[in-house]
Amino acid sequence: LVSAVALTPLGAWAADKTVGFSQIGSESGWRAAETTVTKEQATERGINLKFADAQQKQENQIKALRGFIAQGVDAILLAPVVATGWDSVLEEAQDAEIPVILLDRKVDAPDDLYMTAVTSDTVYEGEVAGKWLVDTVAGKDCSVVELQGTTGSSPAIDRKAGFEKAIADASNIKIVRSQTGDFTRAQGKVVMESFLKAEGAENICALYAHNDDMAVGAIQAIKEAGAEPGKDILVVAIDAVPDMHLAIAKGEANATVELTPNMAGPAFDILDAFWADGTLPEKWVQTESKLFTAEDDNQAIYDMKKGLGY
Ligand code: GYE
Repeated sequence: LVSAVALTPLGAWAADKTVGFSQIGSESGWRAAETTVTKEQATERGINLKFADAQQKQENQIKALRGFIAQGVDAILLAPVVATGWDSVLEEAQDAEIPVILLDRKVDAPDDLYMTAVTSDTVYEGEVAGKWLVDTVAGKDCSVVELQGTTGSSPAIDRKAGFEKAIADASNIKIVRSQTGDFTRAQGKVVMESFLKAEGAENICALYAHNDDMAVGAIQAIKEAGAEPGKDILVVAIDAVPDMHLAIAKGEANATVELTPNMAGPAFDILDAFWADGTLPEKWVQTESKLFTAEDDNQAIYDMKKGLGY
C-alpha cells in the first residue's frame, strides 16, 4: 500500500497553512529584498503569511510573536533584531507547539526553543572581507575604519570577529575606529563623517562596513570630504545589493560578500517536510557566501557597467 505521504508532492503539505513572520523592519535594501522574496515564496506555495514589521524594535517582535501564538498560527518565522532576550517568548511558542524558524540572524537561546536557523555563516563573511583586504594591500600599512551592524545582533558580533581573525596576522593592517551604523545608509554616512573628521581622509586606507547600505552612505561622506572612494579609501562590505554592484561598477567601491535574500525558501521547504511526516532539520541550515569584486566577471557588475555605458 503506497502511503498518502508518498503520493502527495513535496510542497503540497504547506498549502493553506498560516505562518506568522516577524520581520525586523526595512533598515537596508537587503532586508527589503528578504521581505519581498518571503512574500513571493509564501504566495507560490499557497501559504497564508501574516507579516509584522517591528521597526527594528525587539519589543515589537515579541508582541508580534505573542499575537501569532494567540492566533494559533501553524509556524513562525523570526528574523531576530538582537541575539538576546528571546527565551520566554520562544518557550511560549514551544508550549503552544508552534515551530519557530530563525531567518538570517541567530539567538543566544537553548536550541530546543527553535526548529532551526536559516542563515549565512556571518563569521566567514567577515573573514572573506578581511582576507580580501589583506591580499589587496599586500603588506602596505593600512588604517581601517569599521562600520558595525546593529549592536548586539549576531551578524554584527560575528562579522567583527571574522574580519579581526582574517587580519590578525597582518601587522600592517589596524582597525583605528569602529562604531555601529545600525545597518542603515543614513547612520553609515553620519558615522563615516565622524571618522573622517577624527582621522583625516588622507590617513584612512580602507572602510569595512558590515553591510552595503552603510557602505553606500559612507561613500557619500568620503566624496563630500574630497576623497575618492574605491581609490583613496578602499571600500569592502557585505550583502551584494544592486547599489553596491553599481558602486563597484563605477569604481567607488571594491568588494562585497553576497548574502542571498532567499532564506524563506529553505524555511518553507523545512516546514513542508515537517508537516508531511515529522522530518526535523539540522539546527543550522547555512546559505552560501561569495565574494564579488570589480575583477569578477560577474553578470551583475557587467550589466551595471553596460548600463553606465562603460
Ligand atoms: O547583512 C543587513 C541587514 O541580518 C544578515 O541585516 C542580516 C543583515 C544584513 O540589516 O543588510
